[in-house]
Amino acid sequence: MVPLHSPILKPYLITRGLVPENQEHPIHFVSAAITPESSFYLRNHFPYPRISEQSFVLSVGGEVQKPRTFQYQELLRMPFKELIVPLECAGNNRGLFRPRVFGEQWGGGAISQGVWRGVALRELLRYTGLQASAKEIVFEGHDFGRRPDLEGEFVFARSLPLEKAFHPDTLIAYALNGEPIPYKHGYPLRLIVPQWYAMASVKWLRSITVTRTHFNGPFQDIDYMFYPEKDSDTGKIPVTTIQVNSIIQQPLNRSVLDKGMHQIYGLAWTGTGSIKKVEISTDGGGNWRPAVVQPESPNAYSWTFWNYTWFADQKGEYTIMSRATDSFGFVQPAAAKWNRKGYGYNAYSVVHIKVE
Ligand SMILES: Nc1nc2c(c(=O)[nH]1)N[C@H]1C(S)=C(S)[C@@H](COP(=O)(O)O)O[C@H]1N2
Ligand SMILES: [Mo]
Repeated sequence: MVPLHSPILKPYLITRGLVPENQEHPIHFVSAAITPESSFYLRNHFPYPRISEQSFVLSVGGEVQKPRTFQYQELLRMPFKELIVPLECAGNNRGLFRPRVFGEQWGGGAISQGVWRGVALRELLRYTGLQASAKEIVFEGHDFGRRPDLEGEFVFARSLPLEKAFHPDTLIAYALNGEPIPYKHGYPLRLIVPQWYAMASVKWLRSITVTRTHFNGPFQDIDYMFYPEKDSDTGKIPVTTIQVNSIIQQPLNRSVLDKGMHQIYGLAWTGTGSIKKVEISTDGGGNWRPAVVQPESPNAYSWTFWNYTWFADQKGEYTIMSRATDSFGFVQPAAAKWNRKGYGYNAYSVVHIKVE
């Protein structure tokens, strides 16, 4: 048998759709902190926009003192930051919700991590100033198209509250992993919002508009809302910060293992704070033991690798689970909080295996 990690078996993206293109990262086979472009997940609402001269001009307006445009070349010359930031789609693992929900049936690979370089948004806003009336900041992409639920065409647009927009690590990014941002990931400019689910990180950034009222575009107030009820919008709340989560990368679900020693390993991450603990159960959640968690990374946002040595000395079927706890004391729940659009799945990671 060819071992799983043989270099001749090269994992590739897992295709969920092609127009618009939605593809998963082969997350079970990742051992590096930085996802290369070739396996970085892709999530798009519309066909890819065309790149033109306009793509290299970013306008900043609305409730500002001095509206202005920034040229791409100008941004490249400004003071920059470089941060390792994971992007996790709010729909990551949507396919695991029961009852099932509509939407892309993502597995666990709608997450990737890269080194993003760019200018802090608040640096740009220093040039324009804000009016006292400023309430939110709206970011528009160059991509647009129709939605099944509404008449007309829409651009992909999202807003941030001022507090998040002014976070020192909210970036207007122009490079991923040391290269210009790849076309499919937002070339030439994209917003990067650390700690939030990735819908906030608007690609192909075209304009920044400071508003005096709440922005209610469909990607703000219809999508990316938690709807706790199946048949009504009662209790809806916006999707923002990434919730504590983990994944068992290996062994794969439905693996057959030999009796003996095995490494159970994977990743854990959270939006704010850091991963403090990962626990493993090999008996379906009855008993939990701590995994070895990689020492805290100096990079605040990065995911964390963990592993657990397991002596499988009895033949049989096993349900293995992982659960992470973060520095705010948030713990993954046994069951994810069901919501109609299937966002924020973060229940224990579970694999069923057999020892022979
Ligand atoms: N302009 C634009 N930005 C966007 C999107 C989009 O469709 N258009 N999708 C968002 C969502 S839902 C996710 S999960 C991430 C995906 O980023 P990636 O394709 O670079 O992995 O981009 C976000 N930014
Ligand atoms: Mo997403």
